[in-house]
Amino acid sequence: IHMESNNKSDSRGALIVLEGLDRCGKTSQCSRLLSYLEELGHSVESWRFPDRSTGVGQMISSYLTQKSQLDDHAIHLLFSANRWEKRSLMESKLRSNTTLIVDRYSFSGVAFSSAKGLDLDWCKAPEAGLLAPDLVVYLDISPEKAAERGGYGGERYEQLEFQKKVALSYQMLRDDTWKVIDATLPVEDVEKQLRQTVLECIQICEKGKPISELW
Ligand code: DGP
Ligand code: NA
Ligand code: NA
Repeated sequence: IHMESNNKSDSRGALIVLEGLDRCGKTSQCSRLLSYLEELGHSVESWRFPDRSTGVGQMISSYLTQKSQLDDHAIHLLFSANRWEKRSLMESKLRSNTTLIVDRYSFSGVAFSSAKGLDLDWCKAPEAGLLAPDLVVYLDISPEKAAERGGYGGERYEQLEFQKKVALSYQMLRDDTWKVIDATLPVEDVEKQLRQTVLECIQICEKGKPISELW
């Protein structure tokens, strides 16, 4: 019997995205997850957006560190372009069975720009056609708690009043497919929940779940 969905060549890596406010613990959870999956023998890479290493990324970095000023729409499109310039590499990694753990993606793009008052649909438009994540994990923390953690690095968006608006934007974007984890739990508990949901997602992708696009 020919079973298309069990065909080994359909197997692919999973696109896993972590989202949340600044200081929610995303970055350290991404690196813990990477080590865990590597130890299990998975082919896996850790990515982040913005990717500050490209030309576009350097413009973004200079904006975030307040070295340059840009119109809100212009910086929005640069963040989006920074994801577009990685799209084909992302797709080839997934097709060659590499799982990608991505620290921020299009949801950050929409949440941060709409928090400035830009129209939600306008914010979503340039993200259309990027690869859709197989799993979005939201590390949930209140803006007040996140601010208490300290270590706001002084970048442009790292201010309590703005983070409150970002939190509201994320609430609007969130749907039932997102896995929401309480980011105020001990690190090990967050990690445990994350591992379980990610392993389930990887299994589904290994069975040949088709790649799809936003939105
Ligand atoms: P990070 O490197 O994860 O700390 O991100 C840098 C800052 O940029 C952080 O405050 C979140 C914000 N950010 C990330 N992606 C986007 C995006 O696509 N659009 C906007 N406007 N902000 C973003
Ligand atoms: Na940050
Ligand atoms: Na970004």
